[in-house]
Amino acid sequence: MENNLESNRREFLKMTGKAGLAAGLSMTALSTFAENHSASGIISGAEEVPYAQQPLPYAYSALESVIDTMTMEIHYSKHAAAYAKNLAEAVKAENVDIEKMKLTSLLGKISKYSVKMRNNGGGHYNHEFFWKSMRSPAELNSPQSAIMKAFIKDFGSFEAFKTQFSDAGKNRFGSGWAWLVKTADGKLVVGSSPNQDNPLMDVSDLKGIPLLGLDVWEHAYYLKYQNRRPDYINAWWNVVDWKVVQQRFDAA
Ligand code: MN3
Repeated sequence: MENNLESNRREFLKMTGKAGLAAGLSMTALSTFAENHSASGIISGAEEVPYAQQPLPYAYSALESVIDTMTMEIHYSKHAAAYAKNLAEAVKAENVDIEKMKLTSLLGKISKYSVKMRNNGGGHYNHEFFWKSMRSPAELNSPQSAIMKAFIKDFGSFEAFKTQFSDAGKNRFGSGWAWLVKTADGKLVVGSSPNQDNPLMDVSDLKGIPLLGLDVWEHAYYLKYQNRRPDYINAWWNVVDWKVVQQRFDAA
């Protein structure tokens, strides 16, 4: 560790010259440099998300029977937009070279960054991932054979998986997310994370490649469901885009 840091320091000085140190570059800047140039921490197989907020892939009203238009509009244009904006600030303040470091890699070593980076990097990633996990109930689809086999192998049945996932969302105390992940040994596992943490983060108890995530913060459902989080979760199954989940499963 010492040696790595020392060689990174030397490489850094070679590139910046002594002016860098004279200008008071901190150890944080040194570590950021080292991290950006490190080959480790790459999370292969995880869906990548650009640092900037992307257009919502459907109209605010598209999922109306499950997620009302006003909730969708406030969720996307206020809550999620704020995570993206605050992430951009943190990235700038902490000298992350976003051309070189993908968001999944940043999340993989989030313990080395600020709480602001953790909350907003997670918040941004999770919401971009969440929007893409849903489609209008009019475009019905269901899990296809490859992932269906995995559900049966790892949970006993598709219904058993859904129950476990729903319970993870219902039992997450306070704000957080329910997740389906593929672990390093290829198993499907269900769990949850607090706040805006996610399974790509080195600080997360649940680790793996996210295949499906459900926002169980009150802002995601309160206008339509008030205190009835279980009703929101049960209805949400009708808008899951299984084609997308299958693609993530194949890529992971
Ligand atoms: Mn949310």
